[in-house]
Amino acid sequence: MAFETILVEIEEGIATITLNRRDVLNALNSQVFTELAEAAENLAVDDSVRAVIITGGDKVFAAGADIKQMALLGAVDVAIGLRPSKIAFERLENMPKPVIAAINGYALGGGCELTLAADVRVAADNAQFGLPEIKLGILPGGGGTQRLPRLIGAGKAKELIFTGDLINAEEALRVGLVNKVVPADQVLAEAKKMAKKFVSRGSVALSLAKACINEGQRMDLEMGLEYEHKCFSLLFATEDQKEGMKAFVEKRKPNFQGK
Ligand code: CO8
Repeated sequence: MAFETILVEIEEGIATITLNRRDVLNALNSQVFTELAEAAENLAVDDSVRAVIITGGDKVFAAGADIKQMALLGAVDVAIGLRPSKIAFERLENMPKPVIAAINGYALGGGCELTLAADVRVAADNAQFGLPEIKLGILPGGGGTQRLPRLIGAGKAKELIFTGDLINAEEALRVGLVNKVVPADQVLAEAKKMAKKFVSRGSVALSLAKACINEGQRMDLEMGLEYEHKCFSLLFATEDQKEGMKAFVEKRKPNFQGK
C-alpha cells in the first residue's frame, strides 16, 4: 500500500500504520484521514493481517488535526471535506481484528481521538493526552465527546474537554484512558507483544467478542445480552471452538485456524 502521509508495513500477520508528517508533529490533515480510511478498509479484508498497530513513531503520536488547514475551512468544507476522518476512525474501530494504538509523546485533539478508535492503548511514560479543541473555539469533533466519556466516564471526560488541559501517562493510566504505560523506547515492542498474544487466540472468537462489546454500546442491556448469546452460540459452529476445548481436555495448546 503506497501512501504519502502514512506508512503501512505488514510483518508476521501484524500491520503497523505509522503516521508520517513528522515536521508538523503528525498533524492530521484531510489527506491523512483519506489515506487512513483507505488503509483501514484494505487491512480489514486482508486475510494475512490479524492485528493492526497504529503509531506516530518514537517522538510523537499526533498533535491533533491540522490547525493550519482547518483555519481556512467553512462549515460546509468541514461537513464534507473532513468526513473521511469519521470514516477512518469508524473503520479502525469496527474492523473485525484488534487495533492497538502505540503512543509516544503528544496525543492531542484528533490525535487523542484517533487513539480512542483503537481497541487498546499502550503509552510511553512520556506520553501526554488532551483534547485542547476548546482553546481553539471548537469541540472534539473526532469522536472525543462520544468515545472518551464511554471509556473514562462523563465526569472526567467533561473536565478534560471543558479545560483543554493535558494529562500525563500516569494520570491517563489512572483514569483508564490507556491500558498500559511502558518506557518510551519499549512502546512499539509492547504493542507488538500484545498484538501477538491477540493473534494467538481464536480470531473468530476475538472478532465476535469485539463486535459484542462495540455493538453492545449501542444497545440496552437486554438487547446486548441477547446479541452476546447469539454470537456465543455461533462460535459453537466453528472449528476453533472444537479445537480450543479439545486442546484443553488433551492438556495441550490449541492450534486455532480462524474458522
Ligand atoms: N496542526 C498544524 N500544525 C501543527 C499542529 C497542529 N495541530 N501541532 C503542531 N504543529 C506544527 C507547528 O505549527 C510547528 O510547525 P512550524 O515549525 O512550521 O511552525 C511544528 O508542528 C512543531 O510544533 P511546535 O513548534 O508548536 O512544537 P512545540 O514542541 O513547541 O509544541 C505542542 C508542541 C504543544 C503540541 C504544540 O505544537 C501545540 O499546541 N499544537 C496544537 C495542539 C492542538 O491544539 N491540537 C488540537 C487540534 S484541533 C483538533 O485536533 C480537532 C480534531 C477534530 C477531529 C477531526 C476532524 C473532523
